Amino acid sequence: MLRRTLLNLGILAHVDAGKTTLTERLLYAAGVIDEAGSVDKGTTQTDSLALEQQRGITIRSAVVSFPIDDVTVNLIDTPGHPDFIAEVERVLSVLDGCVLVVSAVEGVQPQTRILWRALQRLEVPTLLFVNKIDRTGADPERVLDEIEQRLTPAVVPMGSAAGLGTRAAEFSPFGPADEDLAERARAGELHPVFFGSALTGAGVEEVTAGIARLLPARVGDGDGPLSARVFKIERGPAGDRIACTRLFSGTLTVRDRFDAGRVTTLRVFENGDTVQRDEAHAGEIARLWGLAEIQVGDWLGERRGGIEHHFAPPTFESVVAAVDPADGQRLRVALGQLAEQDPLIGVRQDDTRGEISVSLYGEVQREVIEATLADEYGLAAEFRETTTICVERPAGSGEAVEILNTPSNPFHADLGLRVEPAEPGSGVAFRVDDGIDPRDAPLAVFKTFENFAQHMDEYVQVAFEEGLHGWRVTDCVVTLTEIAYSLADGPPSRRGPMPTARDVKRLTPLVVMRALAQAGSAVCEPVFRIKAEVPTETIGPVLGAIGRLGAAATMPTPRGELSVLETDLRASRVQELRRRLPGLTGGEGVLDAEFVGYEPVDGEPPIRKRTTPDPLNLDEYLAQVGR
Ligand SMILES: Nc1nc2c(ncn2[C@@H]2O[C@H](COP(=O)(O)OP(=O)(O)OP(=O)(O)O)[C@@H](O)[C@H]2O)c(=O)[nH]1
Ligand SMILES: [Mg+2]
Repeated sequence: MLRRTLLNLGILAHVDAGKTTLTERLLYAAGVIDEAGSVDKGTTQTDSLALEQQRGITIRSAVVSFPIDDVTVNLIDTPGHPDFIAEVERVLSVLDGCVLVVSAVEGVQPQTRILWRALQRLEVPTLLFVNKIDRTGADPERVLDEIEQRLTPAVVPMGSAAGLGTRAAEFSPFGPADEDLAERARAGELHPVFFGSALTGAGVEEVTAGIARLLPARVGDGDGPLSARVFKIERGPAGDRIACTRLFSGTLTVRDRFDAGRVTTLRVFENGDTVQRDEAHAGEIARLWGLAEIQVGDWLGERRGGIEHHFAPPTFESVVAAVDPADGQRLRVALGQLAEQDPLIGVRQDDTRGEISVSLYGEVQREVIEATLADEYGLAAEFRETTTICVERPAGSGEAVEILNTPSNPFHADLGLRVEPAEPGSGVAFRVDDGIDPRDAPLAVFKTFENFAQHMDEYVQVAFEEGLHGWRVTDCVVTLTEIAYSLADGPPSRRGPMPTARDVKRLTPLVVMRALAQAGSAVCEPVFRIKAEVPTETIGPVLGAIGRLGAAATMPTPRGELSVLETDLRASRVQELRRRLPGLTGGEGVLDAEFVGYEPVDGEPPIRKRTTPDPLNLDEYLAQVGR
């Protein structure tokens, strides 16, 4: 069978840089559509949701496909607004290459840097498109400078722009790229930079050619073992789940069976559309029907790589209630479905108080959830009391061991775990102590020691969703220090029933939480780097307000009539400043907040009510999880 050359391409940028407009232009240039649609009129291919069209912003990532010569490009248009960063997160792992769009007027923006860092970490070969050269204020030379200063010096301008700031603005290529450059670009070592306008089409032909030649399109290997990843879940008109899946190797066939269900229909992206097929091959993106239990981020077949978090977590949560109390149950179901499509939206149920809370990246996401509940589910919901989501870090080291056949351990295994603090931002890492003999693990249940360790890792992560004060525990290393189990015919001291996976799963929270209790934990709140762009004559009052919030700002960089103040502020204070800024600046102030990390709270640590049984309260825990 003839295998096509494929390229899975991401379009990433700060909000409003022109990703969706560029996507339209690329589709138009490829002959897939007869006319380039407009974001402002709500007529683009990828902003297809009613909410996207009303607001003129992208909310969900969307896949479209088009040919460039013999290469099939599957393009994924992503949202740029930081509230929808979770959409970008899942897309990153399925890309072969990327076009990072930077506005020729606004230049490198906070989200541009955040995305760039993630692309570099994942080693995604990336071209840059400096867009909007037709707009007043376009300054491609300055922007190129910013790219070199703030992103990477490894850039190669592919031409020059003229007629700046007018509809006639044009891009003139320097000439065809030599093969050495092309090879280094495909390897992600060099980053070619194009200039143009997605609105007028300037530079689009050149960037199209660049996509095919300077990014690593490949013929997939359909023969290897299946490895595919679900990066997006859509809902069909009948509420059916459609899983957008990228195949890394092997072949996926209709009627294939997985834990999540059986594939009933398979469609593959091809030349501007999807076509129904019996098979999808490595390199392709398929839409799969029939996988009723599938979740975003799931792997089909072989798993490649673990759970990754490239961006800051949501930092707020809000209690959501149905305006009509009779809708409570429907609201629960609806929020559950929304969280399925976007697993980084956490939904927490507090059954005793009958409350549901949703974690949030920001105001715009809250509005979108509210509108989605109204439009798609006919539900009027209220968001109350937005609070900051904190985390807990171990205050020191702690260790706990549970021995078999003792009153505090009804589970059929010995388990020892040590908790130690680790670098901020490192998450929860699971290790195995050198002294552990792999044969002491219950391999009859887990098959291999590696599989056992992977499960332990998962059990620890789940247990640490709620720490001593109810917040997620992070930035620590958890080490397995002891494991043993009983055998039906083992030595007398160990005689007893074989453990099941369930035993180990239920024992882990007991041990790891006791280790944490010994270490103690510090509750930490999110901190943001604030950039406030304010009219120069209002610097005084704004600096004063920042001072009263307990922070100091750097001396502003005057940019003519506007000045930029920078400071680090805790989450609660950011909200405060956001509220006060319009009054202080006559409505002219603009605030950019970038999450930079967590810091211990001052004073009494806030407590979040647990939603799962507390392993430190043994009777309650055993009563709820069972023995
Ligand atoms: N003058 C000019 N305007 C542009 C150009 N490209 C996009 N725009 C405008 O910029 C605005 C944002 O464009 P989009 O294509 O929605 O930007 P985006 O990056 O997809 O935005 P999000 O997906 O919401 O992050 C719209 O009003 C576009 O018409 C351009 O090259 N020149
Ligand atoms: Mg868009």
